[in-house]
Amino acid sequence: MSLINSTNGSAHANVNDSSCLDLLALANNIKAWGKALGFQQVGVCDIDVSQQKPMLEAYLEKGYHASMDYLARNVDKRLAPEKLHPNTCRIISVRMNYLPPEAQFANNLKNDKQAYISRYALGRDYHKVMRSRLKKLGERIKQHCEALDYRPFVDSAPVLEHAIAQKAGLGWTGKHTLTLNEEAGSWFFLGELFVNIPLPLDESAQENCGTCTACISICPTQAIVAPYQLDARRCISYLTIEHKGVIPLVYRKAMGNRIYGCDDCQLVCPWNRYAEVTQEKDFFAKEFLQGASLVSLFELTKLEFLEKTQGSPIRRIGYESWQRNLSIAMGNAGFDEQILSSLQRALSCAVSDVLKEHFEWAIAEQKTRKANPEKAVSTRQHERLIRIVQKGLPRDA
Ligand code: B12
Ligand code: SF4
Ligand code: SF4
Repeated sequence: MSLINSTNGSAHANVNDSSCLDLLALANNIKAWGKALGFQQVGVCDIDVSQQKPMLEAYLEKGYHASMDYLARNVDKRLAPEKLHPNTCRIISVRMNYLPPEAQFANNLKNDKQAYISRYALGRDYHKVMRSRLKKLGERIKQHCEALDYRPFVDSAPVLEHAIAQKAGLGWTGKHTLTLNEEAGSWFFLGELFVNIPLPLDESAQENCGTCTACISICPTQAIVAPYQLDARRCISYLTIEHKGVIPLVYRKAMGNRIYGCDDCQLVCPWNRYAEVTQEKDFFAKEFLQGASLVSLFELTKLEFLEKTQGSPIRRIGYESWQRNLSIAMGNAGFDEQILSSLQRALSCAVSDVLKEHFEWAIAEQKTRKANPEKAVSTRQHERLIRIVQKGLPRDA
């Protein structure tokens, strides 16, 4: 197939070519191939995300991106996808469910001796899973449209995935800033294939949060500072995954037993009552994480941590952040002799100042609790969360 140079000099695939003539049929086929490859939904949008500019700039000006400097770089490419991959004229947006069976949200969150890990991170790293499927989808399309030029993205580049997903009809951006869908809730990943074929566009999704504000009021650290606006500096997901070094004291209690990510804003979302469990075995929980106690994870050596987290997104945070997060959860737990002695042993051989500080804090918390056993560990807000999950998501509680 030949390529034409249109007036702006770009090389979009030649729509007059017979192999690409019926773009509507091709778009329908792409959706069917995408579903066969394990994506629950596939949509197509154009590349104009320029309307996000004022909101993105305001987000960066307020410093809501915390230490994630990469969000402030390449803003021009974020707002103009064709700058990221030349000749792109359409984006195929996909979503893939990740909620594992027997999520046990409430049981896990109310057991303060157990580690809570965000459900997206219990299995294999989604970047790998999604990217390889997107590549397969690209190759499949190319078999039918030789001039196709494509590039897959999953988190990996300056791409406004929510805005694109909304334009492609996959769901709207909720007040918690995640993409959600009337039929599927929000337990899914997003990915994109940038392409140079002018496929017909899907209708964009309509905002449907209505008057609900459940995610805003349940957030343990008040990180959703206004509807649709998240201050990452306060978000437990950011603090446990992206943030390096000392976690500010002010957030430690609110973290509870969450040692990697946080799901609270999604747990209270009424649309997740209809969410489907994933069929992808890759996203099922790794055995060593299922119902794991804080102590068992804290006592993993660095080598064991690296071995066990091979292929998992958790590996990315590194051993120091892993131990830091676990020690905070141990400090938050009710008094337990095993927890206290484990922390004391770790402190005696800690070399990192960051870890020493966290271990000392956690030991002090444990000792305070030992001296005041009647003092409640759980907050009313946390109890409320557990009740909402038990009532709203009985299958996943
Ligand atoms: C950086 C990042 C984070 C950061 C910051 C998130 C944030 N909201 O800023 C942190 C570490 C906190 C994070 C956390 C999580 N993340 Co994250 N994250 C990303 C990443 C890499 C970039 C997001 C981004 O560009 N943020 C920058 C801001 C500017 O973008 P935005 O949030 O879309 O901001 C828009 C709105 O704020 C809006 N806006 C601003 N002001 C206003 C005002 C009004 C009135 C309106 C209408 C709109 C509006 O305009 C902004 C610009 O478009 C994306 C992948 C990607 N490339 O998109 C994944 C991604 C968003 N994360 C994902 C996930 C799963 C999570 C977690 C659920 C993980 C967990 N369980 O711990 C949490 C959820 C926290 C939350 N409530 O958002 C998924 C979400 C899937 C989905 N269904 O939406 C994504 C898409 C990754 C993927 N490929 O699947 N994440
Ligand atoms: S992930 Fe947790 S901390 Fe972050 S906004 Fe949602 S509820 Fe708040
Ligand atoms: S909890 Fe309510 S406000 Fe928040 S995203 Fe869900 S529907 Fe929207």
